[in-house]
Amino acid sequence: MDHSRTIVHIDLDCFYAQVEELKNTELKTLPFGVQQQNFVITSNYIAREYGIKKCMLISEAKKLCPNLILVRGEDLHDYRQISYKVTSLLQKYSHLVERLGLDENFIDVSKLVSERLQNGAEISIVGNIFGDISSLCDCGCSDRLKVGTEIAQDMREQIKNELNLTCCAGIAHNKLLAKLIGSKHKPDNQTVIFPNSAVELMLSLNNLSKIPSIGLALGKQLSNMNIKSVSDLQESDFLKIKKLLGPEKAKTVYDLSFGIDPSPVKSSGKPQSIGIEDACKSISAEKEVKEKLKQLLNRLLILVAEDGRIPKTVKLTVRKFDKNNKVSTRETRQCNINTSLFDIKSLSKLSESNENKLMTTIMRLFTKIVKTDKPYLITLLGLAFTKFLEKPNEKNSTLTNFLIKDIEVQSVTNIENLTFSNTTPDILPSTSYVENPEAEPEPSPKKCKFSNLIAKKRFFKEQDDCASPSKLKVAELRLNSTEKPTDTNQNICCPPNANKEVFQELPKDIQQELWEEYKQSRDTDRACSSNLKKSKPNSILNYLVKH
Ligand code: TTP
Ligand code: MG
Repeated sequence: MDHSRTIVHIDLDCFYAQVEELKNTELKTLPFGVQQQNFVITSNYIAREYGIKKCMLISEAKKLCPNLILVRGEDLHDYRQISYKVTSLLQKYSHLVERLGLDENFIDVSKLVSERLQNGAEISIVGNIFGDISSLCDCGCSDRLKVGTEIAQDMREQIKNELNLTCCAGIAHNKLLAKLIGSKHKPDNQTVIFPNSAVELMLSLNNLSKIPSIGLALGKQLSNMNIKSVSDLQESDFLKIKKLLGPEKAKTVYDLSFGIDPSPVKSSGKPQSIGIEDACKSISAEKEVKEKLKQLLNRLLILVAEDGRIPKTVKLTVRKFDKNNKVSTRETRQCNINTSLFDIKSLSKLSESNENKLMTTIMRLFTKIVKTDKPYLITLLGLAFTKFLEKPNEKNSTLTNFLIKDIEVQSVTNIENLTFSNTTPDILPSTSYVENPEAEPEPSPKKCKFSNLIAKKRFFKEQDDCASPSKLKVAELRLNSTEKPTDTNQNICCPPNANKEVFQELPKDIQQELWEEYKQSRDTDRACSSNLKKSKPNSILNYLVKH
């Protein structure tokens, strides 16, 4: 059995409640809960003493604790921001940090453990221990996990000192055990489990649904086979499970029941979208909507600056209240934006004209969602950026920067065509979207083959940014073009109105096409200076004009 890894699982205590306490310290000594719709989604530990549980109806919670204070928790902005601060703090201990929801992180600290062991420092166990430790495994995992407890303690202390938050930690040789064991002693505590106690821990779970990877559907499938508890699963006929779930899934599920989990800690990287929402008292005038959205945009830009990537797509969320039917619906629309609106040196601030441009785009999205010539009632507005470009490295090739910028300029023409939307009645859980029939993304305008090619290269670069090793890298693009064109080489020259430096970095076939294009336009119009104006609107020559 492989016990080589050391994994720490960190789960923040009553997370949303702690964030609210940071904003209003008076809450610290009072029983209070965070409310979303009619539910208390979490509460501080004082409230929990009254029997208040997560996802309890407000009415029920109030019966248990009439003095319960409720704080609205629909705006996730602060929770998200603090959540990322925790993750970045943990990333100092290992590059392998995997986020799970907003308040949990797995950290594979194996490397740090072996470094600390090599230093030969004395080892001690910090915190609680699960199970019997009289006969521990002798593969070395015991020492590694002990060091893991020291690291977990360091992490928790740092989170407390720097962010003023308490959390629980679980330490184990795999993710499953680390997550399960961390919740054994709550709040503000930590627990370690050694491999010899894995089965004991699994058997202590009173329900299969306590195993994180076993969701409702799988639980039902197993229950239909009369497998209801962990011991049922351990003792079940593997061949039968295999028949039901297929060999791979069956093995995974079967292994989990014994506490075996080889799944790696996957580095989470940056969020896929950055957004904020604000529930507002009913807004019914366009001017107010614009004002609110402007405020949201300014707050959002601060988050974008912290993130460091350049937004490519903006998404607007609107919750409308239908007075007649007494239902709220949420609808979203998004479209591409021009990345050159942003100043990469100062992402948090747009110039006045660029802010106006972006606001015009956002308001255009708004009028697609809301028919402004009829009365309306808006109860929530949200803005998000959903696609990003990595900030170009200052030392990156000029070609890459140049092309990225210019292709984005072209994509401005796509704004109208690239809107997507989702509508969801607000009473539904936010995951169950009702497709808006009008929401089909319309095809983007056909691009000329040069821009297609370059867009493809850029696309691959983005994929590369997302750590996809199989894709064409920008480095390859540059490698391909190391053979510089010469006048004698196939008689290709850099057109006089193009940027020579950039031209030289292009692949030869594109250079040739460019040159041909230039020659053609030169032949039809002898005046060299007017070549550019006469070239086709989508011509790559447009991209290569010296600025
Ligand atoms: P949890 O970690 O489940 O709960 P918690 O951190 O509040 O409490 P604990 O001390 O037991 O870890 O969830 C993290 C946050 O996610 C929680 O603070 C509020 C939010 N949340 C929801 O939005 N919906 C839900 O259904 C639950 C359970 C939590
Ligand atoms: Mg938590």
